[in-house]
Amino acid sequence: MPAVLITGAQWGDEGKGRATDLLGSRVDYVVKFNGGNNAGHTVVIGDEKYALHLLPSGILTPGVTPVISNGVVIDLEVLHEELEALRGRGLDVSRLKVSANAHVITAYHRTLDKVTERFLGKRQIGTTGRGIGPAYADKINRVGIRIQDIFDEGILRQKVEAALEFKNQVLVKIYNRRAISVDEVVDDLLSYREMLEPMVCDTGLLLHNAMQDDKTVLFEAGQATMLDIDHGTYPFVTSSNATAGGASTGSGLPPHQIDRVIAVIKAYTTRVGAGPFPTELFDEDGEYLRQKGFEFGVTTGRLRRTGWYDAPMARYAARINGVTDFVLTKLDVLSGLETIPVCVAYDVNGVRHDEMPVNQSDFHHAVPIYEEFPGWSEDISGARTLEELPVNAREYIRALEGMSGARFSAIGVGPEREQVIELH
Ligand code: 2SA
Ligand code: GDP
Ligand code: MG
Repeated sequence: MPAVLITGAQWGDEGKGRATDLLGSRVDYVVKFNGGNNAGHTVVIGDEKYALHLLPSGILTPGVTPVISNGVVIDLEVLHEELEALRGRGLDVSRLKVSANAHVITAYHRTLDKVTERFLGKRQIGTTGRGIGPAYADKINRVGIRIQDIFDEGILRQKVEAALEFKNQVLVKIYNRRAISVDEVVDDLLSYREMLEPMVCDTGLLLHNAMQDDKTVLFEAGQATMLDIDHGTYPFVTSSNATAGGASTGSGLPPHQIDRVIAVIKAYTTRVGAGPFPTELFDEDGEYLRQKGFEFGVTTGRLRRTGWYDAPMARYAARINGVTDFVLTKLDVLSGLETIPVCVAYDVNGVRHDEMPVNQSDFHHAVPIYEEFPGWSEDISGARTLEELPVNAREYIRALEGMSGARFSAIGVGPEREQVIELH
């Protein structure tokens, strides 16, 4: 099992943190390769619940080296806070490695994220407000600040000056905000130098050497396929590549070295923020899923929108990521429903689409074509084998697997570490 990737098949919050944790003791490195502290992974270990935003879930497993690679945007204040919080709970966080090439999120990125959203009004994306989009925009515009710049004050100052020159004009003249001071930003970034010193390295080389030594590397995506900047429901997406390809550019490990791609998928669908969502529910079933599945954002506490399982979306995720296995989560949340509809195709203006339409307006107008499955009423959280599940739950799993484009290797029946049925 040399290099494995875990991503989400839907719009995030499928339970990736939990799936990573499942493999945790069998891996040597856990790499976060995209996004930043917009992510929210919940991992439950015994009586302890951990909500991680920036740090890879591997930080919770003794012996694992957690890595934040070049594709990530890092808010250093958040990095400091998360590390301190885990240290305070008795965890050893000294193994963390951070790429010298990763970009930083500064105060001006957070400010720009918030004012841009406010300015967009009804057209807003519903971002997490963490400065993710503006930090990636600077990276692509070649005015970003990288972790390595913090170790050269002269270069850092020049780069911050260049980045702020235009931004301050926009902030003052368009958004009516005060200008941001170069000194304040530089001093803030320099204050993290000591913390960073022991962690910063060439993480691409670190991972290359790990592969040479036959170590197991696990890539953990932030967000998910449908939030990917290239393959998601643009512009209602995040600003990075959460799909499998992003792990190569975001880490420096070539694509052919990733041999297992696991997509985590919920037994229903959720979404946070704006954008199209064909199977969305606005009735009591939707509320049932939200309450029973505890569908509230880990980062912002926002309500998650809820809907039925979307099989064309699963097939799309299987194709874009080259999924070898799906981990189906939250099957237990469906217990108690009389019937469970599953979207098998879309109707777009009277034409049946078995695949995700490429045209965004078609996806906005897509009406799900449902197949209904009989539900079950039993509590399934104690099941550890397929045989222990009610026959209707087994039928539901078999039907989903048949239409999703890859095998199911594990089924989540509760949030806790051991509440899982492992199949492969
Ligand atoms: P951003 O902040 O620029 O990445 O926002 C752009 C879109 O991406 C969505 N997004 C997310 N969707 C689900 N979960 C996310 N993380 C948190 C969690 C969410 C939370 O895991 O619970 O706590 O609110 C996440 N991060 C970004 C976002 O909603 C926008 O649609
Ligand atoms: P991530 O962003 O993909 O890591 O997912 P989140 O942590 O944001 O959201 C997933 C939530 O579902 C967390 O609260 C998990 O504890 C919980 N969870 C994961 N798997 C299961 C499951 O099989 N059943 C139930 N009931 N909860 C689960
Ligand atoms: Mg999440």
